[in-house]
Amino acid sequence: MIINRNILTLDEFTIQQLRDFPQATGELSSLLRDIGLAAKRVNVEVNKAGLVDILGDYGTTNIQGEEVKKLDIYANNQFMGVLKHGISCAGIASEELDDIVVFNDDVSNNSKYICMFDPLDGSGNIDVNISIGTIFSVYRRVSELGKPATKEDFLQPGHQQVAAGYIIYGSSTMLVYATRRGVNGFTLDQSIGEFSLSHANIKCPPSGKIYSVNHGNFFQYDEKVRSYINLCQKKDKTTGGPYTQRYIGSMVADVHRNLLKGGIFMYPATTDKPKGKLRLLYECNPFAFIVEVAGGKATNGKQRILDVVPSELHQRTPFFVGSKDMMGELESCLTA
Ligand code: P6P
Repeated sequence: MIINRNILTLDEFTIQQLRDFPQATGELSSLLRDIGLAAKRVNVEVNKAGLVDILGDYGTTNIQGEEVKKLDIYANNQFMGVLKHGISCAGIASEELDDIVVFNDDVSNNSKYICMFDPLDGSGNIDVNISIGTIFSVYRRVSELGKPATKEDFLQPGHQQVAAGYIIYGSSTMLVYATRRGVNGFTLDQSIGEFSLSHANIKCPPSGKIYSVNHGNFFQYDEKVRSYINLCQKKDKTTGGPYTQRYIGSMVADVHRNLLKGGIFMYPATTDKPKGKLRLLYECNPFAFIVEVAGGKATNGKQRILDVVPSELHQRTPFFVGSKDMMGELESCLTA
């Protein structure tokens, strides 16, 4: 049997990373493998969503007041289940759950990580077959090992993240995750049912030609944000403008494309949503961590997102993330 040793699976990759750090306990590798397992299960349902009665609304609304799709709940339960029954996670927070869930058993209480996730971001696109995704964020606990996790474990600033990543259920299914050592992408190889390394050491191009924003909110944005959007549309030798506007309405898809090709994604504050729409803990912080490790930048328009000290689990924030040079152009407009 010929073994293609050139393409590492997610499990092989995380174990190899472990070999490079003999003092590591393997808990983070185990947690990432658990997330990969849940992602494969969610992928099966997402891929057949049109064929089974898993489409459509669940008839409830989540804490955000958004109608909950059946796949949202299924995805939430898959990620919560693997982490609860794993050996690496003391508790979770989820967009779909009002409060944290502390697993509070002997193994979990001795686990050193907690995990937060948006189980199915962009779920409004489920019924029309547009790419959707899962976003996750991992922190080392600050509470005492051996005891249940506490709310403080979940209200840490984003620069404390140990790992962050996302799964994009699109034309192919990819799992991308970052640690401080780098960002790596794994494409699901259906022939072996494994995520296999396809995008090693992802770097965000320092500049790009894509800007992503909901133009429908244009007149609700601050005038300085509007001035940057106008700059994106102008023919300008210094910026290389005009840029191309690409906005899918699914953050995972928009940020993934901009991460690989270069670009900027913006969800600014609006008059309707003065604190922004996107959630700090399980949407913005993970992407900010990933993009920064890849060489890009992420702010709330005033400060580095990863430096924001959270006060609430589901707090929202304005969000700007992308290529370093484009973020510099934005910041020049915001401080003009
Ligand atoms: P709007 C999806 O609901 C989401 O949370 C992100 O995935 C996406 O970027 C954003 O909201 C789209 O929001 O207001 O432009 O439709």
